[in-house]
Amino acid sequence: MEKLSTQVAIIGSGPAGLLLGQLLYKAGIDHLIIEQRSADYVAARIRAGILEQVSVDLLRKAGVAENLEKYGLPHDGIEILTHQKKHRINLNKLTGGKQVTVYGQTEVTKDLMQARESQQLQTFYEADNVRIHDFDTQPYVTFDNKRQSFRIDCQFIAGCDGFHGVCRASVPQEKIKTFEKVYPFGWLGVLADVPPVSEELIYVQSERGFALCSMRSNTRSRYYIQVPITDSVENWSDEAFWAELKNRLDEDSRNKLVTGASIEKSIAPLRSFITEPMRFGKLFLAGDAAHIVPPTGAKGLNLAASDIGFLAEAFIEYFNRHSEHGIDNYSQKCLARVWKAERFSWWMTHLLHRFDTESEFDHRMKQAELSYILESFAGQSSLAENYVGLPFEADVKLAALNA
Ligand code: FAS
Ligand code: PHB
Repeated sequence: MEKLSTQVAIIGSGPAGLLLGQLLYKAGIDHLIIEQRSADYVAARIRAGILEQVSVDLLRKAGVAENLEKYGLPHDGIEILTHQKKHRINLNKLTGGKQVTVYGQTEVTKDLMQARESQQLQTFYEADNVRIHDFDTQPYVTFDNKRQSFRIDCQFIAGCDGFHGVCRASVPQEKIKTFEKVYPFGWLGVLADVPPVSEELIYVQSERGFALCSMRSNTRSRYYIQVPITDSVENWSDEAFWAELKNRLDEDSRNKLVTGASIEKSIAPLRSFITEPMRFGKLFLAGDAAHIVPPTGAKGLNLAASDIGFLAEAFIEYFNRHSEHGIDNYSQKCLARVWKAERFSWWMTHLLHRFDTESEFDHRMKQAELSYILESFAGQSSLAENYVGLPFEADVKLAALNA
């Protein structure tokens, strides 16, 4: 068995693990990443598409924002289509100048992986039998890689290994509490090299179900339609997908839609999931390892980034300023933000998706709520400030209200 030691062992090289690695490198903190999949597999994964300003700022701080600055598409608004009518939510005006950036998670991952490689930072890809040990006292990680067994002694373990990872699963049941809601539908997503139907995203609420018109660039589009959780991608030819998407659009969008061959097609299940706490001794969970949101609010990737912002700062305080304040407050700071994003993602999902089991009264309540939101400045402001990403501190103007 080969023995190595480091300050922080990062499990998982998705956006959370890679961003943490990059921020620790910038702060001169020794670390390594252990990933079960191959580098090609990680780089090819297609997932999120929207970055909050918080995430853009962190990627800039990590020194990996060159492509993002060049190819990212800043967006000042989104559209909500209901009853064949589009309503623009002016994110920029409603939030005092904030915006989101369209830039695929695939590209974020590649930018971080390229930086890591050029900096010759250690990543063990295709690691098997990854196990974490003694994370309450003197933590270490064991795994097999290229027919060699490894033991990594470390001061902290960062569990960035996603929803199905080993880290959260290694915490004794009596020390962890989880909250979960599984939705009775999924998102059938298609990626195609066709121009987007609209300059901004269109969130569709229709009697046939939810749809989303998104993009990766001005020549590559990302579309989703709600399908039953029992559905399978084999049931959907490209033609069937485009026909159903058109059925859910308004006439103008239907006529503008450019269809084409899918380069990726998959069904993602929707769930809300939260772990409390997010710290267990010397083990810190971040990103999907700790929480999952339905993608309706475009929060998954952005929550992973804000967790990492807090965790990197905590490790920097510990190693470079000899303070335990950050690590002691990590879980509470993350969860304060996670729960609000969970609520917004659940609310957007509830409002825009078709639920076959809801009563006629509940359906009419949802219609009334959506009408109120679309016709109310306060309602649209609330949607907008959640969509662009809530500030890390409470709104100072609020305090002035009751001064
Ligand atoms: P990730 O799951 O991305 O990365 C975890 C990494 O850990 C993976 O590379 C995995 O291989 C590795 N790993 C797992 N077990 C391991 C082990 N035992 N040992 C070592 N490594 C291990 N979010 C949005 O905002 N919008 C979207 O449209 C959207 N679509 C999504 C579609 C799908 C199918 C999925 C699954 C998620 C989607 N998300 C979306 C959420 C997604 O973007 C996540 O929030 C984001 O990937 C979180 O990043 P990480 O926390 O790094 O987790
Ligand atoms: C995407 O482009 O993949 C995307 C955009 C917004 C969402 C979810 C997914 O809310």
